[in-house]
Amino acid sequence: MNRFHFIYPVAGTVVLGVSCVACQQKDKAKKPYNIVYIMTDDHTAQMMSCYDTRYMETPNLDRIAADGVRFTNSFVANSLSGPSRACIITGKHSCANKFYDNSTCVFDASQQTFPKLLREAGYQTAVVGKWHLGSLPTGFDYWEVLPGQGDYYNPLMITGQNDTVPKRGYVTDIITDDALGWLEDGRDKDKPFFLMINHKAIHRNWMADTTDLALYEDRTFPLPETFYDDYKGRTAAASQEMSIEDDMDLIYDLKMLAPGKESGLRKVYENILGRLNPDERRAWDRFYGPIIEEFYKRGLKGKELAEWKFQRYMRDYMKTVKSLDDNVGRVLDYLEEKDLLKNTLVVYTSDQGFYMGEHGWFDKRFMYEESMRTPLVMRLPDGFDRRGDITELVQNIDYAPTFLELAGVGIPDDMHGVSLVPLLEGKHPEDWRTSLYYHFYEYPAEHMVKRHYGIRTERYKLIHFYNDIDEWELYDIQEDPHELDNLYGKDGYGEIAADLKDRLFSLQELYDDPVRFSPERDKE
Ligand code: SGN
Ligand code: CA
Repeated sequence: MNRFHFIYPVAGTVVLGVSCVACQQKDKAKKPYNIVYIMTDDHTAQMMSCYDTRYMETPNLDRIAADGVRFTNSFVANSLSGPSRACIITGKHSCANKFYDNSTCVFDASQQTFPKLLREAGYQTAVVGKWHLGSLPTGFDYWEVLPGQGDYYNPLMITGQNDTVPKRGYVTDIITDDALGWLEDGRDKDKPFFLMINHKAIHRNWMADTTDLALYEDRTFPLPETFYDDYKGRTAAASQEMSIEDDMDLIYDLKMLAPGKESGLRKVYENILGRLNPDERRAWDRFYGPIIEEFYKRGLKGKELAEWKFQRYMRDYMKTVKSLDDNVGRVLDYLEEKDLLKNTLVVYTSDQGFYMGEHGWFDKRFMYEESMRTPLVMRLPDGFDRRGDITELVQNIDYAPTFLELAGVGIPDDMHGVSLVPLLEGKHPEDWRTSLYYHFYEYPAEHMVKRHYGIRTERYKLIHFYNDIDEWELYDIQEDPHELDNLYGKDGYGEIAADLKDRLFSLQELYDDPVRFSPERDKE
């Protein structure tokens, strides 16, 4: 049997498909489409009302989905900021773009990226906000980026002239102002544009705008079903350091700073608090002061403390999302006011998903659903009538070919991703991919999630944790959506595991991943 029978499509097919679709689109549009790509950091679909109504309202993000499409099976290739961003701009898995992890890699900025290709094709290109690739942006007419993770308050930004300049205010507002400033005054209005708005929010330690501090305080959230997971049968899940109960810092993450109280990240928190101006600091202390007093008075322990931490985490996270949602609204309003919406694709996504207490965790990294998934909604330009849900398996390596096709630019053969344009046109290609490849490398490192790779199909997930461990996990996502029951090695699952291994190995060969398993040695 052909090893690649399940993989859609081989690169050549994509390129052939592209040109004719691009021609059709050119006929529909007066000039090539603009693209506004908005990406947050660590914003998970559970905290977006168009995906999940349990927690918070995100009316502006929902506007994007309501006027377009919501991808219900959207995933990343490596659930960590820098690697995810490298996959996005190259359209390639980490093994090909060589940006494996945040801690040891610097992105080779001389390699092919889609912004460079768009720019060569006559697009005006810009990026503002979080970049996080070690090297500076290339392929952009305009850029202004945060150094590293950046700060929530009064952040520094590196400009295209390579100056580091101090900004005043709250980072989500600043990034939006900067993006709108470029749209209004910075670009050549005779050319189509690609604008990447990369927010720092909703990254740890979830510092809200002072104007949003009072929100959600009257709400108590139900604990996720898996909050007290015992990790039985899952060695790698048991050894992480991302537990709300054990690893979430009371002072840095939950802001419980008080005289005489120590924590591992107290100094880091004091430093970032030092960035607030006197008015911001007063508002901060006025809000957190009574909560801190009450917290230390209660002397919570054990489960009570874990659940208190969860509630505070949820509230701080939501407040940070609120500002993001408001600012996305500003961008949509601007595009509408300037009559740009009809010719512009607006994309909203995140660099990965996140745990909101599922399995007892915060953070990401694992190939499990909450962090391998990422929200993806798109508002479509005129001529694209597709609305509602797109259920096909898509991955962040697909954005590059999608934008290139939309711009009428050929998709290079060496990109791993597949253009989503046929899906946006309402097609359901029969030979669409039926599996996704994933590889996470950052270990040993913060949060101590072991290295692993795996395959996800519509129904199953097979994961191999390797390096200082050699453990396989198999889940039937349909029957066990929380991935609690590791079926690997269990009676009745031998054939399924063997088939998935065969398919996983084929993907490792297809993407030429040098870190792969040996099918002979690892026979089920
Ligand atoms: C920081 C955070 C981690 C987080 C990484 C990666 N620690 O190091 O909790 O996992 O970023 O996040 S902190 O003490 O600095 O907040 S990523 O989204 O940028 O990949
Ligand atoms: Ca992130």
